Amino acid sequence: FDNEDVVTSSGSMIVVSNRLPFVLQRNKDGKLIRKASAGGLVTAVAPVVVNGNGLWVGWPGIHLEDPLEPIPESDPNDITPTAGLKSDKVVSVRIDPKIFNSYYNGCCNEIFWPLFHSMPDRATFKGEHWRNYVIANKEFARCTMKALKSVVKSDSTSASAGQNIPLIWVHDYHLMLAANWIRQSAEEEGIACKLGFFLHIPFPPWDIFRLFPWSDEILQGMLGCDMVGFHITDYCLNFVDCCQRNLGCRVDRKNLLVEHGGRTVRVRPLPIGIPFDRFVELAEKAPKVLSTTQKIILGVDRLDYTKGLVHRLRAFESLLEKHPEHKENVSLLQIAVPSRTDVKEYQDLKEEMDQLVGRINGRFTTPNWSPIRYIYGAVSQDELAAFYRDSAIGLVTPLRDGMNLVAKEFVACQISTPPGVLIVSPFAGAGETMHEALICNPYEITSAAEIIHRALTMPEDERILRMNYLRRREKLNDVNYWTRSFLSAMGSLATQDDHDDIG
Ligand code: ADQ
Repeated sequence: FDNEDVVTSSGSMIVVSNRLPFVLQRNKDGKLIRKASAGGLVTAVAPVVVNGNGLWVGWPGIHLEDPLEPIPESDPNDITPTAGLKSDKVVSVRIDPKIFNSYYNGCCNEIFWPLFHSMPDRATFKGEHWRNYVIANKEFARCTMKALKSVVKSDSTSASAGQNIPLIWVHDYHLMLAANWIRQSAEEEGIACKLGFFLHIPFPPWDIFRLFPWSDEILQGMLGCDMVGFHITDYCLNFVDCCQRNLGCRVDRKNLLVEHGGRTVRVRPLPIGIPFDRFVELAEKAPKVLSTTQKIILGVDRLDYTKGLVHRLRAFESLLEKHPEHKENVSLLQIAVPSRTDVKEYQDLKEEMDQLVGRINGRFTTPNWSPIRYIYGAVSQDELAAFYRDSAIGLVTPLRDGMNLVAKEFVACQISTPPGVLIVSPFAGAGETMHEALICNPYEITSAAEIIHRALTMPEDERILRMNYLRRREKLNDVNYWTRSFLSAMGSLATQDDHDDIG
């Protein structure tokens, strides 16, 4: 299955996300150009938008001074799924740069990111950032209404007019208030629409969530939807719990329902997947890039304090102390892609990592071997697939993570026999769903070292058995399946019969 053939059974789909599925940049002549995004989510969702004549609402990645400057069409050589998204199918949200900075870096990255990852001490609750978050969400809601009206107008001229109810899909913690305003405006204008939301990060327990001074508003914003999706059931239950305890809503925990404002909102676990077949293909084609006889333990992460990188390096150091037989036979390859580099927490983490890598390498390096190879930068998809394929261990040990796609990409690329071993943290959504991985609590440094040792010495037949199960599950539950699950949860997935009718 891919989503080339998927259409919604009702009206067109409007996706609303902080970022558009491509970024705009200026070339050296000052001309705007599109830079395609190759992420799995975009690959799975864009065809559904394009096929159904839908729209995408988001910020274009650049502050445009002239509000009338047109969005360029895609490059003719662009073969990514967003190439089919014509510029009149894109609503580019423009927000004053100062307000945007406070909304995005201040509220989203400095408050919601740590809070929702249950790290409240890292959050700074500034009223100014919250006020700008409100302003930005109102602007996204206004732009979505514009998109909704244009979809309704074009649908009303199509053959199946009358049965078309547009489906609006709002993404992530940047836009937790927008849905309710979209619902209210649509009701005022007499436009029917379905609203769904998906949160890509964890939803925290009530005791953490209620630390946020404006937590009621967040819940009310999300409850503007017909369906709210999270990666795993735990996050759904946390959300339901918060609705009951903050707002006094009547809830049904078993069926994951919340009553609010005379409506019943459905809450659903929808664990995201990856474009599995694409990663297999990349792994089959990618040339060998690791020229080494040593076993490689691989870490791939954005450089983010939630990913547990410091704990991971300490666990690796403990492995070399406790099991010196691995010296000169094993290396840790850590790839850390720079992220949010203008936020102080992230600058501090970079410094701490540089020092720790230096200290551990200084302590153990021999003339023929360095224990840690540390790449601070993004790597290409081909290179990444080769790393995943040729590593003996995938080490995915976040302190907290909504899902974690790296764990899934690693198993997809493990095409050699015998395969390697996946180690995953129980505090990632992936730890809840990838049952055959070795589970490792990143906070317990010495036992984490023992788990790495166990993986390094695991018999071949056990590795094969575990990896086969892991790969089978991820192939079935890939990102296209996730998109269809969302449509199905919204009651908007066309059956094959509907599809044939639509032609
Ligand atoms: P992220 O926090 O960004 O996503 P993750 O799910 O691991 O985390 O996805 C990272 C992506 O970036 C992967 O596809 C990976 O291949 C890529 N990547 C990482 N480091 C890279 C590097 N150095 N070079 C090139 N590519 C690199 C958020 C949530 C997650 C959730 C996803 C999707 O925090 O929990 O799984 O959204 O819902």
